Amino acid sequence: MSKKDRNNDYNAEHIQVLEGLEAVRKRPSMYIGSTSSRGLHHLVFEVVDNSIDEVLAGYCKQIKITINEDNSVTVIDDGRGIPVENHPQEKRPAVEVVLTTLHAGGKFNNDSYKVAGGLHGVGVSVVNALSEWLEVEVYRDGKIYNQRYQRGKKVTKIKASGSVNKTGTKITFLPDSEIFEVTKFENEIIIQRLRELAFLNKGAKIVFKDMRSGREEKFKYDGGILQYVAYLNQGKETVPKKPIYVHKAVSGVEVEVAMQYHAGYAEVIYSYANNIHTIEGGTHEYGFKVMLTRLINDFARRLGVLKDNQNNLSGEDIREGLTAVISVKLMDPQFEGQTKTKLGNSDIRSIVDSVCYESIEAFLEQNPAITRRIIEKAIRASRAREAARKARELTRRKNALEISNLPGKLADCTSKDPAESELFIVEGDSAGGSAKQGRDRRFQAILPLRGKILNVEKARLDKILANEEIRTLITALGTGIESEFDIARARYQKIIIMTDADVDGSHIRVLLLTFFYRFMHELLECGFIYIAQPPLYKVKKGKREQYLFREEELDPLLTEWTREGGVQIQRYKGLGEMNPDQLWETTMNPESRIIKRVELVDAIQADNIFGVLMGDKVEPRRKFIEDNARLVQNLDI
Ligand code: 0RA
Repeated sequence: MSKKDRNNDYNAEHIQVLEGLEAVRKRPSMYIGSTSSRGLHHLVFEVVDNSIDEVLAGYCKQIKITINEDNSVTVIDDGRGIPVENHPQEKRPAVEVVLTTLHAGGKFNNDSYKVAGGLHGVGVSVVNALSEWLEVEVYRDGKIYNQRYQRGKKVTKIKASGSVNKTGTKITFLPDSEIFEVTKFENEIIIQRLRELAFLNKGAKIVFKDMRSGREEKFKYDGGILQYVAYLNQGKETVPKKPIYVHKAVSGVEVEVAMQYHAGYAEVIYSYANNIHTIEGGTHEYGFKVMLTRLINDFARRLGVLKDNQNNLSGEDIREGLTAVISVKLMDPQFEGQTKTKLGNSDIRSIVDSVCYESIEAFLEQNPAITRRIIEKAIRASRAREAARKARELTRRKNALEISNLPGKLADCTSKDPAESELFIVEGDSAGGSAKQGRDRRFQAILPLRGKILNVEKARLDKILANEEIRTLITALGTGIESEFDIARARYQKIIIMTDADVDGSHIRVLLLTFFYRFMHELLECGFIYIAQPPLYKVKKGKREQYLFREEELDPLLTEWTREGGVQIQRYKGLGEMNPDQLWETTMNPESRIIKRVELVDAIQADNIFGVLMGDKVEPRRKFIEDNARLVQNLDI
């Protein structure tokens, strides 16, 4: 290669394309988004998606995903099996083409709905390229075929052996530690997606097994997204008791919708196109919303609840307290938007609209009592929204002179630079006092909260805004809330929740997180929310002392220290038991403290958790508070 060529980017690119999977290894993020934990899990989803395509094509009933002890992953399905016969153009086994050619999958079976472009759908060849090794086993034509690859290159020829009377594909791969920063799979991330896929593909059986821990989960929902909505609304009072469910195929498009109201106020609508979560919505979601607004208004007028001289109920009011899942399956989905999660196919809007209008209209006609309750709920929402608008205007006017209006309880920091400013939200006035004395006032502000804040999951916006603790919090943060929220006005970029390490403390933490989740969502998205980790114990021996932050640390330390005699243990029940210096040293000093950033691993999971936790039914909540560790596991990384 000439020197000129080596410096020529275009040529370099060109060669990489020819080299095929080498390009994937050079720039993995281009194909799987990142090489962090997210990218790692993407590998599993990519293989599973291929099996799901077999489900969509109607040939596969069961998928089994196993995390093996060596952290490799096996995905087995009972689909048709990847073809092994020679590919007509490529003149080598089709399975080789599938595993070594980018986007090869789509070239083969375009006889069914399929994930096209966008998020997944890069092909199993990408998984192959990014695996230290990959083994494929195909059951087809009564035989078993095996082949092995290393870093995307085949190391054995496809070989037939034995005989079987089943069909399917088994792929096992070990992610390449040269590529991934993290190589440890996390159950929770995989399980969430598998559950979602099982809801979205009714009747498919999806089995998960983690050989490292022995944990096994089985998902199979014959009710599909009807059960998904029931799951999202679990623990809540609902109307109707069983979700309304629509399922119809029109002009080659499969439309599935489930919806149910609950006694709360949050609107939760999840939409999917070919199993991809369309976070940015799109034509299917839009069609559903427009349909519902028209349908409910039509009924409200028909029943005379809305008079001729009254305005229509707004879509927002009609969707208050609604949980809905919309899933469409279509031939050639177009994904648009910033994150390619917005369905663009324009014909879908009217298809969803007409299919849903007819079915839901029929349901409402047969269930007049339910219809009345839905309309009445929308009317109450409309009145409350008006009241909230007035309340908000009031807070806005009060906030007009922002700084001078900062709440008296807030001990602000001297810095005005949000990037370096921290706000500690502290449980109780006494701990608040210690924190005020112990802090570094240049960049640390303290806001003590008295007792518990209002449970926002059970209250409407007007009531929430009337709550003193919440108003104080909103003013201190400076961002405004909901539609008026503006992250650029955040006065602190670290907001640290500091509560006692007991049940009350975790309850307050959940209440605060629920509030942020529902009304200041971006704070969570931007990673501004943290949880302080105060120590559980102080262990002292002579002049030596050590703080312990985890229960498991106690025994080993005691074993080590008691050999030398006389050890004192102090168990901290609350923040208030520490003096200002200790609080600074253990929990607030950036040099020595531990704080956990709250990350939304999965918004749906979080939504469900918050719903269960803060919803109407007491039992699930009590259960949660008893094993609170689960939430923290799901929210923190
Ligand atoms: C190409 C063509 C066909 C199936 C597949 C690929 C296929 C790929 C994977 C990956 C995991 N499981 C899979 N199952 C099938 C169509 C086969 C035919 O027409 O018989």
